[in-house]
Amino acid sequence: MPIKLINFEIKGDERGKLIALEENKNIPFEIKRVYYIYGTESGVRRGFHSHKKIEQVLICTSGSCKILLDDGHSKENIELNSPHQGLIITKDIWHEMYDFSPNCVLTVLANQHYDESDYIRNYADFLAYISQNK
Ligand code: T46
Repeated sequence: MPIKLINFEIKGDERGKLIALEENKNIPFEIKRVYYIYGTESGVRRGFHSHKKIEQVLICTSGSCKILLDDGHSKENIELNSPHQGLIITKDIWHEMYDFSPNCVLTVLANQHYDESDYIRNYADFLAYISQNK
């Protein structure tokens, strides 16, 4: 499974650094929602779901964490540890987030509003769904 990363252009000068995120420019969709995850302890794992329609870009704007990506055929793990890198998670990818550093802020941009019916939160249901929707 190819890991889809975006390297954001850094606008840096002697005052520090700035990154701008723009829909349909360096973010490959219309941004309908932004949320961020912080204060997760290092031993905690989150996620454990896939999405039917929602596509997202995950950015570790502070600290680091790891992401497991699973398309039902293969699994990949990636560490996010840079505010200038974004990880695209498309629909139909089971994902889990783990190994959060104490200062981790995981910022997520999504192309849809929050909708619990878009989630598949059971792994067996995920495998059945992707095999039915090939
Ligand atoms: C994802 C990963 C990367 C809302 O009310 N609105 C929201 O926009 C979101 C994202 C969540 N919630 C509620 C739903 C739950 O009651 O916040 C609570 C925690 O959400 P959840 O258990 O789904 O959190 P994670 O960290 O397991 O997953 C989140 C996103 O939900 C998910 O879409 O891809 O981060």
